[in-house]
Amino acid sequence: MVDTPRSVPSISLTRHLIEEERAGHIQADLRLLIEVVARACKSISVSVAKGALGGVLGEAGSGNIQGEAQKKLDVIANDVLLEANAWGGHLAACASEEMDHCQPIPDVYPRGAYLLLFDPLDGSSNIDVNVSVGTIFSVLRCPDGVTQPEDVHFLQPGTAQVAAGYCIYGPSTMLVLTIGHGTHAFTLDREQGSFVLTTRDMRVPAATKEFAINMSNQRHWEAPMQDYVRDLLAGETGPRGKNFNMRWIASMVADVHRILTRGGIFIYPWDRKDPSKAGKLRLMYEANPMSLLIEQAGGAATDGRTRLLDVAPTHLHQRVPVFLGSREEVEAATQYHRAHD
Ligand code: AHM
Ligand code: MG
Repeated sequence: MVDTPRSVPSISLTRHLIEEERAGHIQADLRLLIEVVARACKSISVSVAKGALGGVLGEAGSGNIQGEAQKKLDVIANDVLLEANAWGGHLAACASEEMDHCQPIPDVYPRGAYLLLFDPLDGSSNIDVNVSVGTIFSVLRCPDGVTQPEDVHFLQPGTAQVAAGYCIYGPSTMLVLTIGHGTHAFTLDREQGSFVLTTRDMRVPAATKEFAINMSNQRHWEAPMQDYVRDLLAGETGPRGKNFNMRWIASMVADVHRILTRGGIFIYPWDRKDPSKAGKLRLMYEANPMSLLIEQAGGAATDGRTRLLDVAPTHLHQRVPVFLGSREEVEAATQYHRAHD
C-alpha cells in the first residue's frame, strides 16, 4: 500500500505568492496578475479535458500571423486569457502568438504596470491526439510613461522578465512558475479548485544522457548541429563517451517539463526550411519564458551561440534556435557551434 503523508500542510499558489510578497520578492499587483493567469489556465484546463465531449477538437478554420492553421482550442485559450486579464487593472497590454499585434487593455478598464505575453496553447498538433499541451506566459514591465502600449514596447530582452511560467495540461494539470527566485511547481487539486505547491525549487541535473529533438529535420541543420548529434548517436565508444536516449513529445511544454523534472537537453535548432533560418520557436512566447524557468532551476539556455535571455528582440514574433536544459549538455552543444564559427 502506498503511504501518503498528510501531516505537511499544503501550500496553495495564493499562500506561496503572499509569502513571496512578504519576503519582498514580488509586488501585490504582480501577485494578483499571476493569480489571474492561473485562473485562466484552470479554465483552459477544463476545456482541454473535455476533448471531443466539449466540441473543442479540430481546426478553427482560421490562420495566425505565422501562417499556421489555428485549432479551435488555440482560439478558445487565447480568448480566455484575454478576457480574464482585461479588467483586473494590473496590465497595460497583452501580446499573443495567435495575434498579429499586441492588444492594449480596453479603455473602459484601468491600465496597470505590466505587459503579458503568451502562447495560449503550445503543442497544438497534439490537441486532437490527447497528448499533453500547455500555456506559456511571460511578464514584462510596461516602460515608464507609456500610456498607449504598442508592439515596440514589448521588445525587451528575456532578462527583463519579472515572471514567467507555463501550465501543462497532462494527466494532471500543473503550473510551473518563476518570479526570479527559483522555479516552483504547483499541481491543480481538481476537488479544491486550487494549485498546490508540490515541488519547491526544481533543479535540473547538470549532466544528462537524454536529448529531445525532431530528427526529421536533420537535413536542414547547419554543420555544427550535424556534428553534435552525430557524436551523441555514436554512443559510449564515440567522442562523448556515453549512450544517449532520445525523447520528442512535440509539445515544448511537455518536453521542458520532463527536463525540469529529470534533466535532458531540448533543441529546436537553426533550420534551413525557415525563411529566417532561425528554427520554429518564438523568442518572446516560448524561448524567453522557458529559458528563465530553466536558468532559475540551475540549467542553461542558448541559441547555440549566446545566452537566450540576452538576445535583443527586433520583432514580436521573432523566431530563434533553442538549446536548453542540463547545463553541461547545453554548454557542450553550444561549444560545437562556437568552435565552428
Ligand atoms: P505551437 O506553439 O504552434 O504549438 O508550436 C510549437 C511546438 C512546440 O511545442 C514543439 O516543441 C514544436 O512546436 C514541435 O514542432 P515539430 O512539429 O516541428 O516537431
Ligand atoms: Mg508554441
